[in-house]
Amino acid sequence: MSPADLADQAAGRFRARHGTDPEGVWLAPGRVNLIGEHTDYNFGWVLPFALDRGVVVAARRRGDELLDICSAQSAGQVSVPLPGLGPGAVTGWAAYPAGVAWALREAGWHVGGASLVIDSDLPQGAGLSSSAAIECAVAVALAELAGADVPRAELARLARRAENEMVGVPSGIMDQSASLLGEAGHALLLDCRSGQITPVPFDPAAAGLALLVIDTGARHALTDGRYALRRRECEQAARVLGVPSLRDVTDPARSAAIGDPVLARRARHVISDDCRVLAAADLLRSGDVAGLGPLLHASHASLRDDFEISWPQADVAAEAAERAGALGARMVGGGFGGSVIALVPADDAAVRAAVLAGYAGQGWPPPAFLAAPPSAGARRIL
Ligand code: GAF
Repeated sequence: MSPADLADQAAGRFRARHGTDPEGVWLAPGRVNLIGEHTDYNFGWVLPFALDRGVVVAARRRGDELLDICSAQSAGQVSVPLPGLGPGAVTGWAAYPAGVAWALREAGWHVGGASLVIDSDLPQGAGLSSSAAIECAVAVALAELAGADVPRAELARLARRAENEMVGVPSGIMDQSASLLGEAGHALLLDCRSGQITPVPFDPAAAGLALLVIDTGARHALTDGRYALRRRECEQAARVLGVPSLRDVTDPARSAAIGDPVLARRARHVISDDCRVLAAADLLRSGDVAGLGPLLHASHASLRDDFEISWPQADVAAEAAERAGALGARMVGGGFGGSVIALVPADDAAVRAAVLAGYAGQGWPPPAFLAAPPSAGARRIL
């Protein structure tokens, strides 16, 4: 669905529910991360880009201090009083939008009550940041309704704070940055220590290629505790190496100095993926999109064998895609479910057929394929 059609649909739902037009409709896209997985909270490097699909919020200010939220993707409606709102007060899907209002107010922005109707064309649990897209769509909507000119990087920090403290997931800053700051035709090289963001041209079509997203059908949830465990393991590994964070190590071989073999593998993944991000950004700057292929392949192997967060459908999809002509393929996002990306020839029929055949051979229902053109970040649509 086009962003305009999705916005019209959300405005229609808003009218049906509230009997009046929304003051506006805002969209925040999901993201694909080209490379650099579980590196953001280790203060390292990532290279994501914004998708052409995402979450929209139709919104109108209210005269009271209530946040009235409903979502086309979740049953029920939630009414949240803003005064006294804090971590623990709201659970489930509504914690994401309520958390954003809380974080904005905590930071001193005068955000008042609002009615919000949320809609999305982003698959949930597919590793494409549907949660961050909700946060970011609500963030841009509430800020603009309040007349608050919040810099985008600050909005990203506040949306992340909502996720960390209201939802309780210790995620990094990558997803919110990609959703709020994405640029069409570019990936973002993000230094997660300094916060510096450098757009890097990413135009696979000009190289006769495309980036194909394969939604493996296996669902993931950052809230299930396994993501948080990986983060703790990384912090432990950094302590053993005597550095503030794994970002401070640049040679993957140093991970061998960690006695515990599990922690050593976790560290080797993070350090080597940081190296791959920087190599990928250099390749893109020199226009060598095809050169990404081996880096994607190596990143998947590292996530599967060292970080141990891949899943059977991802391994089958990535292997089948590469056998059928993909230049490289890897799982994306937090892991344990979600999507695979494959750098494919513009005519990707053979890759799709091979992945479908691989799935059929396992007796799994077919995966979904999504095109992934690098697109603009969050914006007002209506
Ligand atoms: C999830 C998190 F939200 C990100 O911060 C990042 O850590 C990612 O998993 C893994 O790279 O999307």
